[in-house]
Amino acid sequence: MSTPAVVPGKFLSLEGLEGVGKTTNLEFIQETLQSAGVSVLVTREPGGTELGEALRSVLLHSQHAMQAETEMLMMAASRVEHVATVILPALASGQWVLSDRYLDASLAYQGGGREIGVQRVKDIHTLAGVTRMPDLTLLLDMPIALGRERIAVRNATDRIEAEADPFFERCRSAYLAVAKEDPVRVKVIDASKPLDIVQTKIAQILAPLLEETLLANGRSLG
Ligand code: T5A
Repeated sequence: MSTPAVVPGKFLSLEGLEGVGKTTNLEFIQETLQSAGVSVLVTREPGGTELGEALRSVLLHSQHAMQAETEMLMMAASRVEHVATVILPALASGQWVLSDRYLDASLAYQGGGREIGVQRVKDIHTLAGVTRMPDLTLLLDMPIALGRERIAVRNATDRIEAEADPFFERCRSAYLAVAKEDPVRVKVIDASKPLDIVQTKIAQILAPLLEETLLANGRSLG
C-alpha cells in the first residue's frame, strides 16, 4: 500500500508599518490555525535563521552609516537563507509557515522608503533565486501617526524606526501599490480599528484557506 502524498503547507505573511499590530495578530493567527489542527511554524524577517538573526542585529542596530543598496542586499541575503533552509522545507513537510514580514517589506521599505524602486528590489530577488511568494499576505494598514502613538511607550528606537514620516509615507504607498497589483494574494486590513474588529476580519480571510486545506486532508472545520 502506498503512503498518501503530503499536502504542502500554506505560506502566510504579515506586513505593515511599525506599530500596526503585527506581533499582536501573529499570536492570534497562530492560535486560530492551531485550534483548527494545523501545524504552523512562526518565523520572522529579517531573521528566521542564525545567520539571518545576525544580519538583523546589524540591519536594525548598527551604528555605521549604510548605503540603501547595502541594506537591501542584507535584507535579501537574510531572506535567501530563510527561504532555502526554513520556509521551503517546512512547506514541503506539510507545515504552514507564518512569517512576520517577508519580501513585500523589502518592496515597501527599500523599494519605496529608500527609493531604490520596487522593480529593482524584485530583480535582485529573482537574481538570488527567491521566487516563492506567500499564498496569503495580510497587510495591516493605518496612518503613520497612530502607529507612532501605539509604540510611543517603548524606549528603544532602532535604525529604521528612527526614520522620519516622509520615509514611512513612501513605505505605506509602496505597500498599498503592491496590494493593488496583487489583490488576490494581498488583503488590506484597516488596522486602526479596535483589536476585536481587526481579528474578526483576519479570521474571515483565513476561513476559506483553512477549509480548503482541511478538505484536502479529509477533515472539515465542523
Ligand atoms: N524591514 C524588514 C525592512 O526594511 N525590509 C525588509 O525586507 C524587512 C523584512 C523590522 C524592521 O525591519 C524593516 C521593517 C522594520 O522597521 P520588526 O521586527 O518587524 O522590524 O518590528 P516592527 O515593525 O518595528 O514591529 P513593531 O513591534 O513596532 O510593531 P507591530 O508588531 O506591528 O505592533 P505590535 O503588535 O507590537 O503592537 C503595537 C502596540 O499596539 C497595540 C499592541 O497591544 C501594542 O501595544 N495594538 C493595538 N491597540 C489598539 N488597537 C489595535 N487594533 C491594536 N493592535 C495592536
